[in-house]
Amino acid sequence: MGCGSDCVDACRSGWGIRCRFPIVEPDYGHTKLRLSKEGLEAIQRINTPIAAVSVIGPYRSGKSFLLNQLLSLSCNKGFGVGHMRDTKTKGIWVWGTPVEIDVDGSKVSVLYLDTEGFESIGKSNVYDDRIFALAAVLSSVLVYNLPETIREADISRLSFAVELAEEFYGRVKGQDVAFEPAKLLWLIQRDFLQGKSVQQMVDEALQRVPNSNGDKYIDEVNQIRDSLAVMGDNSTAFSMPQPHLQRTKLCDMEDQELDPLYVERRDALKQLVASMIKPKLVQGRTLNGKEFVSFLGQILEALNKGEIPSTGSLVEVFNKGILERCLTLYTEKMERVSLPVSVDKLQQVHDLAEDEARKLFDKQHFGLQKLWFSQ
Ligand SMILES: Nc1nc2c(ncn2[C@@H]2O[C@H](COP(=O)(O)OP(=O)(O)OP(=O)(O)O)[C@@H](O)[C@H]2O)c(=O)[nH]1
Ligand SMILES: [Mg+2]
Repeated sequence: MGCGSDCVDACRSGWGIRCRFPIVEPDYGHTKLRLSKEGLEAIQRINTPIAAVSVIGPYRSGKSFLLNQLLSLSCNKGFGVGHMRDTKTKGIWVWGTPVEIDVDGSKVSVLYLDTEGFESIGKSNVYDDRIFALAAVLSSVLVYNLPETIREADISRLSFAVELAEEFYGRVKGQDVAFEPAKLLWLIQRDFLQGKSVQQMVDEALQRVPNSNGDKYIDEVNQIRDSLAVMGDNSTAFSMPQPHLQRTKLCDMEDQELDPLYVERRDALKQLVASMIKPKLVQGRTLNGKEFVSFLGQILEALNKGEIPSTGSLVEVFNKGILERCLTLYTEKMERVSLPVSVDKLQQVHDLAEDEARKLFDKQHFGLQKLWFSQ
C-alpha cells in the first residue's frame, strides 16, 4: 500500500512531489543499515535549517498510520500502513515534502520520519537498537508510540538513547553542549489508563524501585531510571484513544467515521508536536540539507561498526571525517609549491597551510582538540 513504484520513480526525478522515500534501509541480512540515495538526494536540496520528527515504537503499533494522520495524508498517498506482514515499514522513511514552519522568526523545514518497528521476528535486538539510536540522534522530536503501557524494555531503550546523547552530543548538564538531544513525546494509545493521567503513569514508570536487599538487577534498573532523569522537562506524555474498533478498515475511513474524541486528540497532538519543534543543532549550529545528510552518514557508519555502539567510537568517526577534510586542505596547499624550494620558504608555506587547516579543524571538530596532535 502507499506510494507505488510509479510514485517512487516520480520522486526520484525531483523534489517537491508529494511522496515518501526510504533514507535508510536494512542490508541483506537485516542486521546493519545502509543509506538510501534517493531520499538523501532530495534532502540535500533543502537550504533552510532542518528539524526532524520521528515516530518510533514497537512493531505494528500504528506508527505509519499516525504519521499519515499528522500530515493529513491518506494511506494511499502517505506512509505504508498495513496489517499484512509484507507491508511493514523497513528501515527509515521520510515524507518527501518537508513541512515548512516558522520557529522564532526563522524558516525551518520539518522532516517527518517513519521507522521500522521494534521486536518483530527475523531480526536482532542490535538492529532495533540501531534504528532507535539513529532516530534519537537525528530528531528534534521523538514520538515514542506505545500501544499499551510502558514496559521495562522501553525504559532501557530510552536510557540507551539518553546515554548516547550524553556522551556523543556533549554533557547535557555541562556547559559544553555540542548537541541538543531530542525532546521526547510519549504517545500512549488505547483507552486503558483507568483514571490515571498519562503523565502520572510515565512518572510512575520512571520512579526508582525500592531495593532494601541490594538486588543487583533492581540496582541496574534503578541506574537506568536515573539516567533518564536527565530528560527532565524534555519529556511529555500524551494519550490517544483508538481511532476506531475496526483496525483493518482504518485506511478507508474519513474523519467523520473515526471516533470524534480521536480526531480531537489527534488535532491537539499536531499542535503539541508543532510547539515542540526546534531546528536540530550540532555544535550550536543548525544543519541544512547537505549537513544533515552528512551527519546521518557519519552516525550510520559508527552505528554499523559495533555491536552496541560504543559512544566513544561515534565521536571518533565524527571527528575523523573532519580531520580528513583538514588534511586534504593542507596537502592541496603544499602541492602548490614548485620545487626546488629553499628550506625557509618550505617552512613558511607549511606554517601557512597548517594554520589554515587547523583553523578549519577548530571550527568543526567535536570534543577535545587532542585528536589533532595524536594523528
Ligand atoms: N486499533 C488500532 N489500530 C491501529 C491504530 N493505528 C493503526 N492501526 C492499525 O494497525 C495496523 C498497523 O498499522 P501501521 O501504521 O502499519 O503500524 P506500524 O507501527 O507502522 O507497523 P510497522 O511498520 O510494521 O512497525 C494497521 O492495520 C492499522 O490500520 C490505532 O491507533 N489503533
Ligand atoms: Mg510502519
